[in-house]
Amino acid sequence: MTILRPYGDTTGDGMVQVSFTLPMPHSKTAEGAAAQLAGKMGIDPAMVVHAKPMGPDFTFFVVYGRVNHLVDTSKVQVVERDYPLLTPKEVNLAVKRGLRRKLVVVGACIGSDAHTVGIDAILNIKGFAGEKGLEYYGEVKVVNLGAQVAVPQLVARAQEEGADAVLVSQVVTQRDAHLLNTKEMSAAFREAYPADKRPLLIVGGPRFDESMAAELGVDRVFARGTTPGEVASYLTDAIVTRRAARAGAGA
Ligand code: B12
Repeated sequence: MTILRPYGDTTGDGMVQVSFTLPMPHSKTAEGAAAQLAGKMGIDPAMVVHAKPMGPDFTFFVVYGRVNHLVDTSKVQVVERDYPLLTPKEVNLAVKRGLRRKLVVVGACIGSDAHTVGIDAILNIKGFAGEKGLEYYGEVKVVNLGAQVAVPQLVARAQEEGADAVLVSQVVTQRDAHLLNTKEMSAAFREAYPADKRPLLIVGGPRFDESMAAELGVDRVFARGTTPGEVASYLTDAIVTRRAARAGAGA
């Protein structure tokens, strides 16, 4: 079955729940405005099940109601993982055999973004979701530049360290800062490096669309819930395995 309808109280009843904030004080009129908006979104009937003042001038709403839309799961497009998941031991072994030196990773939050928890989850030894971060991998050298790093500074450090991969985190999305900063970063790397010497460019953050890599000029986008093991496995596949395959094909 590929055609589905949302489920609320009974199978296929089409019930959904949405939340949003309107810039008006809480009142009966505000609740009516929330119901009107939900109606325009195709929710019919729309029930305002929660309304809470957010300071004197805003109100937060939760609306519950029915939509008539269907989803066709056969038409869904997502970026599937196209590399094998490896253990830290397997990553270390592959790097040792394939590169014969440590794999160098330079990471940072760029622009004015100071949200370092995400990049630290991937890089720091303590890791995330029960997995150790890349610092734990003996064959990976991690240079974590931290928050609010300017793009020229990132490029310079990547060159200095001989980075195989540059890992950038962007959490703030206001005015599309994450997209603009990423494009600025990828353009700077393309300018600073010959095409065949450029490090792998990876960007991550909770609100990225994984299918946007080409548009952003990066090699891979990682979204919310990413684990260090996934990143280590991807790096191994992209930098060690595929490079060896290319060398083999050329020989
Ligand atoms: C903690 C936090 C802060 C802390 C940050 C501390 C720190 N050192 O990081 C402080 C208090 C400093 C802060 C400040 C601000 N914050 Co804040 N913050 C948060 C909060 C609560 C949690 C973020 C977090 O740590 N998540 C946990 C990590 C593990 O998850 P993650 O970042 O998604 O990372 C995972 C993946 O995305 C991925 N990933 C992330 N980066 C990368 C990079 C790579 C290379 C890879 C492979 C993967 C990857 O892997 C990670 C593990 O799975 C969020 C709300 C929320 N609940 O998410 C708001 C939030 C991000 N903050 C927000 C805002 C607005 C701000 C401020 C502007 C507030 C203000 N007015 O001052 C400032 C901005 C400061 C700045 N200059 O950046 C907004 C952003 C809104 C938007 N649309 O952009 C949020 C969403 C809150 C909200 N709902 O309004 N914040």
